[in-house]
Amino acid sequence: MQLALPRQRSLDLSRPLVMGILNVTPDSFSDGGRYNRYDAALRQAEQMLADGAAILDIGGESTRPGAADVSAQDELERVVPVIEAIRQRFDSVISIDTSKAVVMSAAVQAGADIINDVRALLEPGALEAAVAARAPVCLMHMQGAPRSMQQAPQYQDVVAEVKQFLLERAQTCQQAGVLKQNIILDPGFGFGKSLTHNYVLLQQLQQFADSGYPVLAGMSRKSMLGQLLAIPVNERLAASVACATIAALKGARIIRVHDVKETVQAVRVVTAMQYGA
Ligand code: PT1
Repeated sequence: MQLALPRQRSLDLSRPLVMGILNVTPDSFSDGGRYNRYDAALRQAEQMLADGAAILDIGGESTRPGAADVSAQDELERVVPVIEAIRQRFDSVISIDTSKAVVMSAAVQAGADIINDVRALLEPGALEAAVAARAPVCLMHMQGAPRSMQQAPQYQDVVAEVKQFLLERAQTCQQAGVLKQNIILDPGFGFGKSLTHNYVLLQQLQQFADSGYPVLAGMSRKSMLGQLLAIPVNERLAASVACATIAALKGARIIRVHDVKETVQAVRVVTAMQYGA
């Protein structure tokens, strides 16, 4: 399993890798203005790379439950300078967490390698932009939209429905010109799912891995931990690492997390058990 990145690079996914989350949204750093945000993002990028992150996922739109939409211009102003600066300073794989075609194009132009879209390239022009960028894409499942997705999530069979959606989107992307080897699937933990839906998806994650596409899993600090354990977001490290460990055991190849150092240690233990120390 190997992603073909733009600019003649590749990324080996034969073993699980850790993706560090780099939010460049106003709420992620108690806002000290634009330069502060940029400076904090660069420091955080450097730390996550030192801690063993293989990919940095840069996002300028919050998609957590209840979040409002952002304009393309705001998103561009947040992410493009950060991508350029990281590309200039570090030799790392960069992913852009966006659903907007213009942001995808500008981000890849600025040095991003992977397009991570929680709306699975369904927004206008997104599929065309991803094809033109010749970048790998992560297709995620979401029921509803961030603002209201947690109000009443409903499925007959959550695993079958999420899998069917992702495989159909993968087919559509391949027909449009995305390389099969460049498609990553993500069940979308917390995106229009009840607590039970999330844990059923985690239990059955191997089914997604068995599709032959690499799987990305993002559970770090999410409500599926907070609700289960009745703990605030700043106390979810151990539970997040447990989720990452389970995901790696069930075949996920990219684990998207805030706490890179601890997750890299856990994933290395899984890898040593599976492939030898
Ligand atoms: C994800 C993901 C993402 N999650 C991918 N991209 C977020 N590919 C942003 C909660 O329940 O899982 N996969 N980009 C963050 N979104 C959420 C959703 C954050 C739910 C928090 C929750 O607390």
